[in-house]
Amino acid sequence: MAKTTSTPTQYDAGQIQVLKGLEAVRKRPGMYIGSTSARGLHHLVYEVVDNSIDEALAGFADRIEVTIHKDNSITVVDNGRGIPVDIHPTEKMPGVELAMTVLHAGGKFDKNTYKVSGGLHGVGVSVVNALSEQLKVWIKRDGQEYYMDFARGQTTTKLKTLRKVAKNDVGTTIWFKPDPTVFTELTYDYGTLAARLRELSFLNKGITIVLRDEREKQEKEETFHAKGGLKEFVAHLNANRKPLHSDVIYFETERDDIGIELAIQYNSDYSENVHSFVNNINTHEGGTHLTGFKAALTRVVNQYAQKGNFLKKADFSLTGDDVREGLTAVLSVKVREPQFEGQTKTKLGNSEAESAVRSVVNEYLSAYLEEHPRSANAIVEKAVSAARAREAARKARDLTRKKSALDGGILPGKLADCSLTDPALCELYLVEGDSAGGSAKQGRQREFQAILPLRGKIINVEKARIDKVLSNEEIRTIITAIGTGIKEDFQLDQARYHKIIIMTDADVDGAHIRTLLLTFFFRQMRELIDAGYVYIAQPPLFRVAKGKEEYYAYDEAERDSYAKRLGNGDGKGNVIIQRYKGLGEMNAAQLWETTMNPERRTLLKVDMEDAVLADEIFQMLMGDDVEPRRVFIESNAKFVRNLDI
Ligand code: 0RA
Repeated sequence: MAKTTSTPTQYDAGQIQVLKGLEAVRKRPGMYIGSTSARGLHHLVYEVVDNSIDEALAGFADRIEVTIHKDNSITVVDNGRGIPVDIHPTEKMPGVELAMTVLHAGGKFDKNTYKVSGGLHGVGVSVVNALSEQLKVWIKRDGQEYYMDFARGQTTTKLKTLRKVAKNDVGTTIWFKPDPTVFTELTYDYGTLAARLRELSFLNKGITIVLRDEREKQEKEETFHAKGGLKEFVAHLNANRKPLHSDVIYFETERDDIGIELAIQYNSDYSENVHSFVNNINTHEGGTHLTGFKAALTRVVNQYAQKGNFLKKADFSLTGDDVREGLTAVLSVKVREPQFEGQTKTKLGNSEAESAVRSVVNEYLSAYLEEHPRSANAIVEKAVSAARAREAARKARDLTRKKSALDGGILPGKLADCSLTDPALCELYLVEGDSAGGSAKQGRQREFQAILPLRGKIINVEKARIDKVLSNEEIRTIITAIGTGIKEDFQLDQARYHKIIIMTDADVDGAHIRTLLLTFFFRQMRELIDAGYVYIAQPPLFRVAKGKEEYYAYDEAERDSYAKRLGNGDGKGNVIIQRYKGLGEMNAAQLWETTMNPERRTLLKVDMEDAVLADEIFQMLMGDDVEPRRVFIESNAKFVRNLDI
């Protein structure tokens, strides 16, 4: 990081450090933006937008416009104060140049602003600059418009004045084109950007965010604005569900210097749909703020149930899982110095957040329940019926056998386990059908590959309560084989495999089974996904052969190019093209070679970066409402093979 003093001789040293800093970014981009694939590409936009959000949170901007241009370059415009252009007293360059060329320079010219935003990596806009083939910035402030440009992080045009503008015409415009020598993916996905910008508008009420796409013949534009903040977020999440009470429970307050905003609405589903954020970052792994919220919710609902004699003479109380059945909630806190922990650095560690959220939720929620008896009754009755179902399931289990397979111990008979015992080396294939399961068992490397054939129907966890889910044979087998337990009992370090690979046919039934399994993991073993343990196998779609020569193709384009290579184009050879409808059509050796051999196979890692979107998709694909599902499937039919959730 560049750190210089004001003595002139050190100025050059500072310059060298600047170059070194950005060189480091270009050398190891993944360290700064997570990856150089599609995810990293989208992070560039978030990083720039975050700066504008900060300006809005400081009270100086209320409108942000993002445009995807035809060439997949991006413009972000805001109506804030404009990045400072005056010469920095110690760094000896205009503020804007400092911000664009020095790593983590943000705080250097604006120490007093309360910065809560800042992308997951909080790296600053200089990283975007370093990873852009070109970046241009226009600044309007003090009645002037200024301009600068850069290439791969280096200044190419020094700060210049373009024209006079009205004194009240202020703001920052940043245009950048991601560097094609850095990124493996260069095409922006409208839906991905729209989902995050919509989320940001919910999380920062009152800000207007526009997303425009100039790539299509018909320009696309959407405006995101949520006057009600998280209240609207929860209403949006529940749009296709059946709420148990009409109003969204909502409050926004501050305690111990922590901004706390919460919205809650119960619905008739059995699943729990809770999202938490810290400084606009989705805390997938939860943390202290979420712990505080859950503790308070459990306590307050129990208290109300006790007082209202809802539990009658029952010898049990409501557990956390009970009071969160059918709960949709979004918790957003703003913390000055967040400590992020966990596998993916998305778990809040600050202990003061736990007590602050707990006490605030205790107060607000108990007051709300007192004042809204009808809503309160609906909520408590839901939790009580969840508790009864859970108790009934437990008693039934205890009666039927002393030690249930779910408690660990006996491994299912259908599982062909591997011989190695180090989970980090072991893989579990969940295979659709007995015949493919048989081939997989024959073809596998038994040292580290375990096979579990799935035969019966997998229950739709979106439509069934936990007791029903756990009575499903296939689900029990999967839970036992994996070894972690589920929900509140989940223990990642008990995982018997670090790769759990879903292998289904490349047809509609296969896609259905895969979605059922992913829904199950998402709802019951979310941490398994967060840890990056869940994968989807990619069996080939075609075999292209001529005589002894044969190739496997994973899409149509690949098929055609192999066919051409084998001489299909000149009408000479007898090229055979076989389309695989199911895994069962491959013999053991072929299955190993194409789909299971770690040296040749491609696995899709299931990625939950956008848990909110994933929730929407699962709800849509698996929920009761037919119409949204029909619309989704029709508009996404061509992408379904790559449904990369
Ligand atoms: C620090 C100080 C000031 C503005 C900004 C940062 C700023 C940065 C960005 C990045 C994108 N849009 C932005 N808008 C503002 C203002 C200091 C002052 O005017 O006193």
